[in-house]
Amino acid sequence: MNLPNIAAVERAAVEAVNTVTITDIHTHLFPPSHGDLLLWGVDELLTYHYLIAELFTVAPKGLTHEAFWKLSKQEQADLVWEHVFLKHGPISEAARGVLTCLSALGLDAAGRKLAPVRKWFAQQKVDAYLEKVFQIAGLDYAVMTNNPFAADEIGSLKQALPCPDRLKTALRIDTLLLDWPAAAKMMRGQGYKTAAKADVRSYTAAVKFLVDWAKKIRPLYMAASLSSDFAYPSRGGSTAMLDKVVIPAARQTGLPVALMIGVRRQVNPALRTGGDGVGVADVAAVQHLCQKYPDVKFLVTLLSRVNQHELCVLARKFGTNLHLFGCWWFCNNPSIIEEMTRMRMELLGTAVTLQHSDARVLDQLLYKWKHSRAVIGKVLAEKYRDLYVAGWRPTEEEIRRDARAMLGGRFEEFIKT
Ligand code: HDL
Ligand code: ZN
Repeated sequence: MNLPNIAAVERAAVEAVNTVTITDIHTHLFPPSHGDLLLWGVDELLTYHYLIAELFTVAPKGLTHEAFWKLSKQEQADLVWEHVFLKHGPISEAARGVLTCLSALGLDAAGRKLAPVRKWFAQQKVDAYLEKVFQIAGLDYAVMTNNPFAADEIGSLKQALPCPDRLKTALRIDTLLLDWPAAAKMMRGQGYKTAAKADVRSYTAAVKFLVDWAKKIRPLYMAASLSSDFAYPSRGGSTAMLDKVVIPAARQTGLPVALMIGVRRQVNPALRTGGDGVGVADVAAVQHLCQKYPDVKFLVTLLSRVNQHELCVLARKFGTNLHLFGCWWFCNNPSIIEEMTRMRMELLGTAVTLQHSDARVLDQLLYKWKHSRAVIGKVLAEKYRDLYVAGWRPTEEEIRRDARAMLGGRFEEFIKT
């Protein structure tokens, strides 16, 4: 439908982003059949590692990490609620997110009482609740992180337990790239001839391990999170693993390789999962991989805000085998999402997947997507306003087409074999 004026174009852009069905291409969710691996409910929301880190920026001096970790989940959540929400304004993105989740569920965030909220969650049945969250968040499906090197996951993964269509798999291979001895031991334990010191036979066995797991869980891609000092090529083990195992497996399976680069691992171990930091990565590592392997598809997101412009320029050079995604982790804040989204639209048009949630707790889909839709809609309206001023007359259908493209459509095209 033609749009009569500039205000209608801007409204159409905001509406398109607010209502488009989104594909969430990276999360840490699990099927309900995987039991406690799937985190959900208000106490899991409040003890998200982002909020535990924030607790220790405002907690009373007497609270030690050791004492905190000895508390029950509910006691930990109570402390976060008291110090991050009640004694200080919950203005951080992660804190505001909890409130957005509660409101999206029709719960009384303003009441500031956890008891009635906990009572409501206790009445939810997880399968129906998962479907409810996906419907409110407006997602078709979310991609999980499935790690065949994780002892607590293998059991469920091997059993091919029920998994709703709302969840798709991704094969997580950090251990293979970063810790060959541990990976080799885990693969030996699953019947693969992988020696502690990698040799040709081990590489062949490791490729078969990835190909076999790909056949078993049908992942959309292989993925690894890499530190900010990741280099390619390098004399380190990750180069050998990429060249001799991951790339051959990608070629055999047709799977893209997702690289999430820029973590400074465990800068404060006392925070456990929340102890990681961020560092500026070497974008040239991505360039060298794209140059050397033009037939392999790379999905890439970098953790440092500093890297984003250089990465956008690189993606212009490798349109066939490099696709950027998400405002990852410490970039998943409105101020940085806005800056990255504007930069990406200006440099890449619609050839990008603007966001993923990285949700670890099911309910987080509600806030991560509501918050991102607001920012992305604002930027898209601005871009379409600029087009109108330049003389272009977009239709409502074209605007909806472009919103979908940047929130799942281009990803699905990119991964298609
Ligand atoms: O490596 C990753 O996939 C990261 O997303 C980490 O899981 C990180 O702890 C996280 O949850 N970020 O949002
Ligand atoms: Zn993640």
